[in-house]
Amino acid sequence: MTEDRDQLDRRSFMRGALGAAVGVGAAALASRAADAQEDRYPSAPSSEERPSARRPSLYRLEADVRDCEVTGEIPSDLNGAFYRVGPDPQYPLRPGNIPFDGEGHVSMFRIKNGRVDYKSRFVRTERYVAQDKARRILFPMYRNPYLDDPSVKGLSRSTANTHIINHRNLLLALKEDSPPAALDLLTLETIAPVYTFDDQLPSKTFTAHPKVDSETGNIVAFGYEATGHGSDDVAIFEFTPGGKLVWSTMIKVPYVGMLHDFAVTQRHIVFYVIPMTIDEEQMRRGGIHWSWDKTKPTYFGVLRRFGDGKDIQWFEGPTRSATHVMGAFDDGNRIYVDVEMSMSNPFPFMPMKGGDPWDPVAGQSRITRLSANLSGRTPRGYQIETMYQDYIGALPRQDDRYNTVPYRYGFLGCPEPNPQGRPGACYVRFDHQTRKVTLYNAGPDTSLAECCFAPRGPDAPEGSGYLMGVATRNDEGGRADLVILDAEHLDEGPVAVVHLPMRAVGQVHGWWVPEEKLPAAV
Ligand code: V55
Ligand code: FE
Repeated sequence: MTEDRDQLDRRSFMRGALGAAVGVGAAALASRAADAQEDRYPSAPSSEERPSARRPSLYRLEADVRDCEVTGEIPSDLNGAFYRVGPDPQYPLRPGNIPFDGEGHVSMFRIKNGRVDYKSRFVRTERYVAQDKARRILFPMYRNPYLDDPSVKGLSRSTANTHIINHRNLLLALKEDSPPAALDLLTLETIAPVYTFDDQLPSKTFTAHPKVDSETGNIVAFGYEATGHGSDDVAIFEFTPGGKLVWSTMIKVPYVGMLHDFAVTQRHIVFYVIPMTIDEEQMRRGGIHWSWDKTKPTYFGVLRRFGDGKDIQWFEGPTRSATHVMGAFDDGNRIYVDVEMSMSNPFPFMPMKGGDPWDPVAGQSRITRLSANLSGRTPRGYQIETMYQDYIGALPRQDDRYNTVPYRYGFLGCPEPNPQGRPGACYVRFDHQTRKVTLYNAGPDTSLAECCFAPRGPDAPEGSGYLMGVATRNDEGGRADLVILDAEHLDEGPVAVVHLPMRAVGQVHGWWVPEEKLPAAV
């Protein structure tokens, strides 16, 4: 063991970051899927032959832990709830299916007056309830309706497994192929498995990445394949904090691809169309919804907010992938959108059209600034700038109070080996103004889920508050800790670590809801 590594061990021990954890993003999901695959299918060395080696491939534990053990001190100005959601298959995934098809399992760290209670519940989607009743899979393949059991015709296909936000007194669990599911913010009970905003939702689908307007608090969202499976219609719409629909329009995309996220400024909406394209032929053969088509260009599309969508301009660019937006802004003539960009398919489990092998290097993503000139008379290309060449990671975040206005700070999880080539996954803060980078290294044998920022208070300056995320201790059977860092001093290590006694359910995205937005506890 090198001295470095020894030191890291000691430091993380002293910080109370005892033990180890999971990975960040797609790569982590993929390796877990691969592990699970090996355990599940008799073609691989079978688990029956080595029963002691068997690790459960499903999680499914709905948990309640009151007054979690804490090392360090929960800051007195950190009160609210940290919600997470991720796929947790009810039954083993069918061969050929992908980890994105597990049922949504929501967890919550309820933090108040120095105490932390943990709770997790499956979302009782229509799909979950039907499968639970039948005690078997009825929706066997990711976003492929052709294989559904005849008994589920007309039910929502939503797994509600991707992201989670608060709206009015509800927690909305999101999957981009369906309307949200609405949960109780405190009990996590499912209130409405298909929530259509009192019949105002102008789309059959709802993105997993709505934005909260920095001035009005409106929820700005969209739905793709908005008028039905495979349609090239994208609905864009906006609800007030009270739930009133105040704007909606419909546009068409150049081709139907995974439109996972978008960008919103005070004046514009931006879409980025990537060649993760709908593949009907593959679905008819029993496969998933998407394949990566390297022959297709990307399109950066900009339209005016509150308009009729007819002004949309599409800027064509090279084949690339970008699934998540860190932040966006415009300065009159130019619009800028910061994304996690890779040269090719970032998801190892998404099929490559034409049969190329998946390329792990081309699948790595970096924070990249896309921009386009809006004053040109004919749209030409858009510009691509890699902002932090040395940092590879997925699932970028910002201070979410800055969703629709210019922002300075971005956050990212970087899996091991971290940017300094050392052991240990990291959380990184980027200062876009100085391009200075600070980081927290979680140490060896730990993986980090996506991070989430919580402001010190409603009026705190941008980036002043806490960065938190779940650390999986791989050398403790995957036991989980919630790591809480001062977002302005990541390099000082956690101010508090919340210890769970077990593995936590997996996470794609998480969301912070401050105390003042939560209902008073009964
Ligand atoms: C993502 C996750 C999904 C999905 C599509 O990163 C895209 C993104 C967990 O499900 O269905
Ligand atoms: Fe996402």
